[in-house]
Amino acid sequence: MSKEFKRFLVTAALPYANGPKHIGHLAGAYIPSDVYVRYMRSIGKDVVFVCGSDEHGTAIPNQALKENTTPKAIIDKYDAQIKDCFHQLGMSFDIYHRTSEPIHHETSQEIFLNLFNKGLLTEEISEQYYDDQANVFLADRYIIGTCPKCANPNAYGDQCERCGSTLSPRELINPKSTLTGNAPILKSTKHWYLPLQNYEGWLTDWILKSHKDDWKVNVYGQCKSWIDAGLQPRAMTRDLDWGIKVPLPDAEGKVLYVWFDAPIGYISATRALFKELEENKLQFATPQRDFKNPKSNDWKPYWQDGDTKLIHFVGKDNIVFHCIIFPIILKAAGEYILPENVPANEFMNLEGDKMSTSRGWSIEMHEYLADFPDKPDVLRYALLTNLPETKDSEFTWKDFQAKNNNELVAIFGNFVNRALVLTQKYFDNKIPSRCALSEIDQKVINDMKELPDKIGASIQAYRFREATAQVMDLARLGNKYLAETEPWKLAKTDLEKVGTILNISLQIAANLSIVVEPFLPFTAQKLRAMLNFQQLDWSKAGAADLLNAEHSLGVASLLFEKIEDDVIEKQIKKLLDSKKAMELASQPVTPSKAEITFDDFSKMDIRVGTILSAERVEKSKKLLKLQVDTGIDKRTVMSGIAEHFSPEQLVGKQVTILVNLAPRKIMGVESQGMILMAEDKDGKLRLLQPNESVSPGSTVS
Ligand code: B3M
Ligand code: ZN
Repeated sequence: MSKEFKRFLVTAALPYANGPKHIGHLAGAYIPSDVYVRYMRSIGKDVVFVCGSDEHGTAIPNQALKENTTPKAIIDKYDAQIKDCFHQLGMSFDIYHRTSEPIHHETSQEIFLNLFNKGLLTEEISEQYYDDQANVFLADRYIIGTCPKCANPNAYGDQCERCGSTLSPRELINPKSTLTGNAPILKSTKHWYLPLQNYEGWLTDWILKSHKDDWKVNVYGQCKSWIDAGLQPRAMTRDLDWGIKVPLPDAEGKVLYVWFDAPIGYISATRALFKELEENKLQFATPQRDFKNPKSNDWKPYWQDGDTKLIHFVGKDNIVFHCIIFPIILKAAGEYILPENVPANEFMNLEGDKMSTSRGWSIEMHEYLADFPDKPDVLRYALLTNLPETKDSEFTWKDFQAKNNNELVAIFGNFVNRALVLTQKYFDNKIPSRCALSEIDQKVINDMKELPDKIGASIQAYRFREATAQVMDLARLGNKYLAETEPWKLAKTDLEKVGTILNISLQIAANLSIVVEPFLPFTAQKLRAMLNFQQLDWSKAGAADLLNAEHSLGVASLLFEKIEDDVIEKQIKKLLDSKKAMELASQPVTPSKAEITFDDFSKMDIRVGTILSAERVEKSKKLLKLQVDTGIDKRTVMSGIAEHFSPEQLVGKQVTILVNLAPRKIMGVESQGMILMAEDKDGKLRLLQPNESVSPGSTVS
């Protein structure tokens, strides 16, 4: 028996504002949550949908170091970027908040103090690694050393990426701080812990007994293995100068653990939503519904009334935080409801490899949108049909193209377009009336009637792939109906029959505009404009009389357009290039050579010369024979650059040349000097040229 809830609070994981987010994130938490919420709204439910940027944790100052800027500049930059992408992709949050907002700091400190005052946190002093030179305690990720299990010399303090073992910093052999390269020292520090083990019995009842059947297998399984392994006290504070201050007198330099404050961000976002609604200054783009005289206290029932269904949409790496740690915090704080479900997805891989921004193997949201600004729905569709709902899935550009060309264009778009164009042609763009129905007409009407409920049931069971396929089934139904009845052939003989077929087809199109809205909201809007049909009420879907005879249609245009091979090839190349660039950037530079004196240096006579001619050398792949005007003379230089430059590319170029190198014979030719080159990490050579042209013979010093 499932309970009827009065209202719904839906959360989507708060993305770290430490960098761009990729389409794997969209597939994990965002697109599914948006489909769910749009559907719930369209069946008239009271839903609040919150998200926002997660702006604390070591990831933020870490990125600031990399970009040579401040943590504040980092969060401002990526919060704005992520928010904008979500907006362009149709994410229909009621609010997109930020954990750097004062209201979030207050809410988190309140909840921390609530637990502290009730004696539910334990204080422990422990020894932690400290970087004496940088004057900071080191987060696990900032310590590298040799893995005790597999001897990988670059294991992190929390994990060895070679053998996959979970580690603690103290297990590393020869630990080093990544900040200074020094060996860290141990220093004592006090922290406040949440004794998770005290909640084991309660968690067992709540998850293992009550949610065995309604939580997804992957989610339930992860929770079970955590609980079975035995829970440990977990520190809720950190030594860091970026984050929310621990609100206690003896906590100088300490902030709340990011996984303590981030999920509380859902509560602060809800508070901020109603506060801003009351004050009439909601910042985030779209007011999604009419909240009818909202008051700032209205956030409370969404978090504190047992008639609210709380649902967290997250990716699989966030499961334990949303199913175990945050619920314990809520339970300990009292007064709060617990999540009814956490329909987490697994990961989406990309072209055969794990998606990763830092390895350059990803499709970032902002890059997709820059390349395909008018195709947010195509991405939504390609992701929805391929969601990692029960196991990891894979995105490929070829599949993206196929989904667009063979399904969106060939089925959905084609059906709608044929129905509209024929109505324009034969019925002056007005819905024709229906006459006697044949068996095939009746069947199509019956089949259509069943689909909206099926789609709704799949959505409510968090089976979004299945739901998407069912929406496409409706388009397929229409397409097949037109193919079988062939109204274009009947026009000359039986216009009445044509009218009946088009009437039914347009009813299907109107139904499509309702049921596709949660999935492809931009397409739905466009389709509604073309049908001149604004109603968006799921309870009417399935009916064969959404559009009355004589109703005038809007202007028809194509819903989707074909994506050509060269567009896809370009994307694949871009992916390979960015991976290569990241690999190069992460390779170490050549170590520096032994010191020399100034005299050593000044023995070299380096000049700028101009290449007069260049030719290949027979039987050599590498050599070019160059004539160079050195200003002093014109001479021959044999240079091993034939694989990097064609002779034509070089003639007329200025180069730097070492002119007093002792001549030597190469392939029977005397080479008098050496052209200087910059060699990149991948061995690619580039000329060293003055930034403006100078006269040959100019000295270099
Ligand atoms: N920022 C981690 C992530 O984006 C984290 C989620 C917080 S949800 C409260 O995967
Ligand atoms: Zn290892």
